[in-house]
Amino acid sequence: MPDFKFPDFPDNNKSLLRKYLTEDIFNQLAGLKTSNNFTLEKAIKSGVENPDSGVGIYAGDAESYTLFAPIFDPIIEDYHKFTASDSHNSDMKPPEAAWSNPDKEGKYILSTRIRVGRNLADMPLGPAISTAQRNEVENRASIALMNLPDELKGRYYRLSNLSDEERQKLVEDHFLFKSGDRFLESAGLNRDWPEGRGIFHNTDKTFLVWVNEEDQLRIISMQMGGDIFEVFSRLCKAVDSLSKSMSFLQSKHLGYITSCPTNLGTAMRASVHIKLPKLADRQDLFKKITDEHYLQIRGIHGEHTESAEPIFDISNKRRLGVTEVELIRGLYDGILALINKEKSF
Ligand code: ADP
Ligand code: ILO
Repeated sequence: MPDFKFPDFPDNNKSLLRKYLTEDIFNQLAGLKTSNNFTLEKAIKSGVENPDSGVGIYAGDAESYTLFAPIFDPIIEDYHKFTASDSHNSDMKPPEAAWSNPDKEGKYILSTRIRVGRNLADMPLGPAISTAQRNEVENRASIALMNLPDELKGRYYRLSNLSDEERQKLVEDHFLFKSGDRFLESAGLNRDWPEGRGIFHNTDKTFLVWVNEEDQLRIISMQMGGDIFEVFSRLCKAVDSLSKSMSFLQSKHLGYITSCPTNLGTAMRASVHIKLPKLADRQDLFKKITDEHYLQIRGIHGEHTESAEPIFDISNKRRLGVTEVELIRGLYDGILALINKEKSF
């Protein structure tokens, strides 16, 4: 590790890593290694190499969050408003359908998607996993996915068996992850690509599972329109089914453990693609409402993309210290507020 020095962050680096990595913390952690040989150097490589990172750090295993706590804790607290003494609870029981669709007339919401990330209890996370372990995860996942009930039934496609055209079409239609993400590349998450990666989906593509991208499993429920309740109910059923045949990495304090600290806890991102042409021209108001409801605005081709049309991806920003049901409720209220404001112009 002789060349590993305190990073020389450029001024345009606005990441949480830069905000909290002091020379003291660096010196305290630089020589440490988890039992999977994960180091501070590997954890911060993505944030150092990509100055436009918002966060800039990844974990290689559950132990990373304790061994490197002096840097992870303040980042987790800043992002999730969750302190080292807080605890996390999960609630994946779908609530009443009464507040199922904030856009009953179907004028604003194009589609709804809810995903959760999961990693296996007996494996390191993606940044520290070996080739053989990653292939073992794929093998176990594809077996578990063969036994799903009813509308969840589908087929697993290995990424290496898809043609470029098939892969591209799935990405454009918002079903599949992109290849070559530079943030994941620096984090060591793209090693051996495309080996061990793949996608499962049912016939209607309303239930999908990504295997071995940023997390070992991304379990996804999605459909056209704004029926958040139906999308969430399908997700709960799928997670419940998969939990019977796979054991997921979790802790009392951090909930479900993921490679990126932004996903800890519920590991859930519930989003709508929504058309808001008037609010698009009032960024101040738009941002005020999303901030009040702890919502994040992304472009519609995924994180780090811009929206050319006035269609936005609006999702819950927090994932830790709040239950899944509370987050869904927050999304519902926030979307309703955005639609009401859009109608008021
Ligand atoms: P995540 O971290 O949730 O997987 P990304 O921002 O990388 O998020 O998005 C992954 C894919 O899911 C992208 O193709 C994106 O367009 C698609 N997506 C996200 N939300 C929706 C939605 N509400 N409707 C349709 N597609 C969506
Ligand atoms: N490392 C990237 C992404 C952070 C949050 N998003 C995801 C997909 N985990 C960054 O710091 O901007």
